[in-house]
Amino acid sequence: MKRLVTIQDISCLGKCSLTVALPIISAMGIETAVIPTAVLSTHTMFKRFTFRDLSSDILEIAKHWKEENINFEAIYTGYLGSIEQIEMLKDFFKQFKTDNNFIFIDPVMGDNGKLYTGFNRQFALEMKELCKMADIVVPNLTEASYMLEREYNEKYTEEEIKEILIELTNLGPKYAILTGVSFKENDLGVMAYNKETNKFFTYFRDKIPTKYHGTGDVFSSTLVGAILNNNSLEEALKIAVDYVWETIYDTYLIKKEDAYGVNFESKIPYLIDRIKK
Ligand code: PXL
Repeated sequence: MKRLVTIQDISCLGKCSLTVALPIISAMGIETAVIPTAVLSTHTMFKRFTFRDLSSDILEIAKHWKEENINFEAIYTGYLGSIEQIEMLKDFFKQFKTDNNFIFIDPVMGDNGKLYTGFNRQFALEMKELCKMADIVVPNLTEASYMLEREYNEKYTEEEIKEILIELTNLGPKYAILTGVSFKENDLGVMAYNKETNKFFTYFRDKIPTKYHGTGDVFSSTLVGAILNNNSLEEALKIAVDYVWETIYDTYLIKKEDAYGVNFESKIPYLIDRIKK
């Protein structure tokens, strides 16, 4: 069985980060080791959330794993709580990157043109440094804009998206994937770039008129799981976009927007079915 490690926080309630990554990637048949970077009562869209920093455990856990000769087929990072944690992850990557695995970074920092509570410009620039070590980066347009110090615009052309993708791969990664991309009013999806083949790839579904928290984490978890299930990047992107669409639609039938995340659980059979094909 392949083994991945994912490094991000546990938001105890609100269906994002580890409470999404662990069930989804496990359901896809991948052993999912974790390093929790912090424990929060909820994600940061709620008010008065608690935050227990677990930074001091990160390199201790790495040290123990090294002693046990542990290897990972993929290293997947999501929400990180501080610049100090970014520095620790650089160290972690140096210790655990091999010729046979890949680093997958979702630089979770913001959405809709704004950084989430607790982040600033400096954090974004440090995250950009971390992305230089990645094989695959998966920002949304807000996160890419902050890292590349580009103005964020609600409207953009296909040429501008291509430019951003090329700039992201110029940092180091072979693949850059921008999420939340739309070129037509009723479409929403992703655009990806493979710098080795110099090819772009897009995949869209019809836009469901709502917004839920945590869908970026559902997307990244599914994408990395699908890649580890030997799908091409294009096929893995389709699986991830389709699964996110299914989870949003299932949730939309019951409730309008909210911070409690999507019903990814009820669509796990759909995901497993897709993986088997
Ligand atoms: O879904 C991304 C995410 C993860 N973890 C925490 C968050 C967020 C987004 O707001 O606050 C703690």
